[in-house]
Amino acid sequence: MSVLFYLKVYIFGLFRALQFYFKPGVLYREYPQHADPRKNKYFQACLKYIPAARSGIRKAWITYNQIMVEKDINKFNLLLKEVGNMINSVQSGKSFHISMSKSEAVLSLKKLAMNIYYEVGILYGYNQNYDDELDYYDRAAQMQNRDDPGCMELTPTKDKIYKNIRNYFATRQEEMHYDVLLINAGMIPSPIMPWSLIILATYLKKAGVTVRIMDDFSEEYEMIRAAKSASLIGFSVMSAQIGPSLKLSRLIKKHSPDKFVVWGGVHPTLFPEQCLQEDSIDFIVRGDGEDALTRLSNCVKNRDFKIADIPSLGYKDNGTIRVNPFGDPVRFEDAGPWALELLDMQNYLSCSFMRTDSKHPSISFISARGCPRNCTFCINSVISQTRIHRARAVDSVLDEIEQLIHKYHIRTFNFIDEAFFINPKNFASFVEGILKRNLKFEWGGTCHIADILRNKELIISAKKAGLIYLSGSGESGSNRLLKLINKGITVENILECSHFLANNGLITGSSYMMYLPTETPEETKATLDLVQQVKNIFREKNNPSYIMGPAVFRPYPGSKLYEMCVESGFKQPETLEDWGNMTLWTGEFKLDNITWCNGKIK
Ligand code: B12
Ligand code: SF4
Repeated sequence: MSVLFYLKVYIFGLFRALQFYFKPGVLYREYPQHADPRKNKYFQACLKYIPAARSGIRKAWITYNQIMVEKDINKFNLLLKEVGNMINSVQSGKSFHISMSKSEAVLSLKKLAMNIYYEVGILYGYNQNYDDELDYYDRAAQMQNRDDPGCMELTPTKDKIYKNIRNYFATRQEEMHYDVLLINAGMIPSPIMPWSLIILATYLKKAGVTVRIMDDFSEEYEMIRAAKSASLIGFSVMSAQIGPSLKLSRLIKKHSPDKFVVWGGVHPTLFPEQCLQEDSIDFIVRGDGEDALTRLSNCVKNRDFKIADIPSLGYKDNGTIRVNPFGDPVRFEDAGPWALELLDMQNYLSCSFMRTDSKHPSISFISARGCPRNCTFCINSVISQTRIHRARAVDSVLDEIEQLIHKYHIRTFNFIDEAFFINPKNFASFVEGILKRNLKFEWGGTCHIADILRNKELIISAKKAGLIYLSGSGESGSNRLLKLINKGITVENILECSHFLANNGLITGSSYMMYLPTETPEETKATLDLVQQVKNIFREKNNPSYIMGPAVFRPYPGSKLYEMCVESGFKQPETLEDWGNMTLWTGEFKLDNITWCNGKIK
């Protein structure tokens, strides 16, 4: 290595250090005014000791760790004193010699030290309320996702610190009492947030009900413990979630027999009586849960159970099961902004979505619900409420997106709306809004292939506003079956759509099914062949699109296809447990339960 090399490295290091010294807020510049950590006195104190010796910072670091573990206010005061000493040492002229390889580490330590002081300040009540604290915690947590090679060596320490902070908040949460605890059990911990619960919680919060959300990022025992500090425990249950939800409901009832358990979501909507036959379930809610849950929570709070007139609620009346008629669909136009502060956002941000790298997290988002189409295999052909397309106002969605980009540095928004493109006018004003506000993010959503083919120009023009993907499902390789399921497309449409998306550099995720009622082995093969063809179309363009499935068809009671299954000899499971056992953990039917195909199932 030549002297020149070291000189270069040294100058570069010095430059980085000076840059950091003079522009210390560089990391934070995008924070909203009121949350700017630079205004925090502890943060400012940290900035002053920038040139302080590394050992000083290390010492502070250790003290911080002790504080986090012991939650000791005296140690915090000592820490502040230590910072003060460091500042004095710098001010009295003892400069710090920047040696090359160390400077990167020192910079990282400083960034971390700032975080530490900031966090400690927050933990010891220098912010007004609990919501704010969580908010800051989110922000600090997302810093972990930032690319900082100098920080790598410190990862274990950082992990420990963040774990401590999380524990601290968990303890705080346990100490608090909640009117409602909402649980989404039986999913693999996934970056797709529990939207049904977020939407419910947002509504409850606005109505003055205190609420907490937990999902599989928490351990079972944590949920059981948390249930002790809530009055009403709600589960969101798709059929595939029955097993774990049932187990937890029973455990909660065992450990906290005085608590009430309510189930909502797809399965209790389809099978209210079956769910209420289970001892550990006190109530169910069919369809939209916002109003029923708010009213039920108030009844529980006031110990005044006038529930006979709560629409959509099911309950037990001295051993008799009663299910009230459906209520009106809830308004969605003015829903939101979503109560994301109820989640540990760190769990949902660091995923990689398509081309998004870990430096810029992606997030799932819901801007509309319901789909007016009537595909006979879909739940929307059975539950009328979900057939109404309800969209949030475009401006309010954009406002929230803008804030989320700001807060979490999100690069990609994945809209899980069922019919993202059903209203081209809405879509166009969304695109217009992005351009007008000059927002920089990538996005995409779930829509119908017919909508893609009908709106090609609009889609191409949306690319300049960040559109990167549109998922439209093909479902089957047989035109006869596509007609049977009322999908409103043909195999030719599926291929045309795939070419359109691939040629325009748009990504897709499309799902397929097999073993539909009356399906023949030839038709199953046609679906598998179509899947291969679609894959090739995208592969040729080096496009990372993906196929989901083909998944095994699931019959929903109340649909035309379900009747066909029953006629073919399919025996409807009678108990909750039977339903749980009927499906694989993915929610797919087990092959030996299938009676409705023509020909042998392989
Ligand atoms: C987003 C979504 C997902 C997400 C996350 C879902 C989650 N719970 O975390 C992901 C992609 C992970 C997912 C996975 C699966 N999904 Co999915 N999913 C959806 C989708 C498209 C939207 C759900 C949503 O958020 N809607 C918006 C909210 C606001 O509406 P909602 O969920 O209906 O919630 C309202 C009411 O139901 C009620 N409610 C809901 N929960 C609760 C709880 C309480 C206590 C109360 C009182 C009320 C209540 O109030 C809410 C607000 O009004 C629906 C389609 C649909 N039409 O619902 C399918 C759907 C729910 N999924 C379905 C299926 C089958 C699956 C999978 C099994 C698919 C698979 N083979 O992998 C897996 C499940 C895997 C597993 N291990 O459990 C089916 C469920 C059918 C059934 N009988 O259960 C649906 C209906 C799709 C369909 N048309 O077939 N899914
Ligand atoms: S288009 Fe999709 S969401 Fe709409 S009814 Fe058909 S399958 Fe269901």
